[in-house]
Amino acid sequence: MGVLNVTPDSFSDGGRYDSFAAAVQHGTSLIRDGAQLVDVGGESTRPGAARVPAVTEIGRVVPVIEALSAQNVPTSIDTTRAEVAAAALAAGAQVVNDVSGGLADPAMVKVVADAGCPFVIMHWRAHSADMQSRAVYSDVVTEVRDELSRRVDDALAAGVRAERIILDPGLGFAKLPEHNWELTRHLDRLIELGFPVLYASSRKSYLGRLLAGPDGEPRPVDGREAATVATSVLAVAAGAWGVRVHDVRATVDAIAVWRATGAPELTWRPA
Ligand code: PMM
Repeated sequence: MGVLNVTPDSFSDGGRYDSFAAAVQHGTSLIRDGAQLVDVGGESTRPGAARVPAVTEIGRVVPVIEALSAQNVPTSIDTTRAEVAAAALAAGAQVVNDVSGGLADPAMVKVVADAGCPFVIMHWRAHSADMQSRAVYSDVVTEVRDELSRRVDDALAAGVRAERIILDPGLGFAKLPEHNWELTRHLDRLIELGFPVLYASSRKSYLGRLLAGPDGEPRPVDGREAATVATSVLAVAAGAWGVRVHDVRATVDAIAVWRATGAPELTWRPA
């Protein structure tokens, strides 16, 4: 999954693809680089980010999804709003990627059930403005697993089919660096739930913290690529179904190396 943020303020690529032409061009280049799905988002979820109105979000993502769909580029819509998901699906998006797993908007699961599309359920506790105050766990792996299971139950109750569900631990969302590493170490415990697992570490701040210089300053976003590739390949080798990254080519190359050692091919199949 290649990341396409059509926002002025996302943490790593905000402002780069917020014009229509730049966004469409970047979406097609992600596919050329080997992405199987382009994840289009119109609202930044970086810690502390303010919300934008739904109409703004729709105005950012719908024209881009329409243009990419016209070029047969498969897209997912990265949103927590049912209204935005519905507009994106009507414009040609094939997957709903909800970082709140249906928690932020109770109407989301119905939209997904009616569309019959794949649904990425990410672990989430609160909107960006106050999510880091919710990063309190006694056993992060068990709690994330249990909270995700409740989101799965809600989706199933609304009519989402089990084979359409994908789980995501939500790295960096109400998580401290140690929580992200603990979830990475125990990815098998999420995979055990029986759903495909998406791992999305790309350029996140816990990688910057890991790579901090002698002055203790986190490594800036543009220096986190090798760590992104390493975590993504380790996740795939541990059984993740997919990875969500900004620099698709580097990760695809690394997965090709891993596959050359005898590992199976990874293919995203639209349901
Ligand atoms: N992270 C971001 C946005 N969308 N979706 C899923 N499924 N998982 C994530 O971890 C996730 C996401 C924030 O990162 P970005 O600003 O680089 O898009």
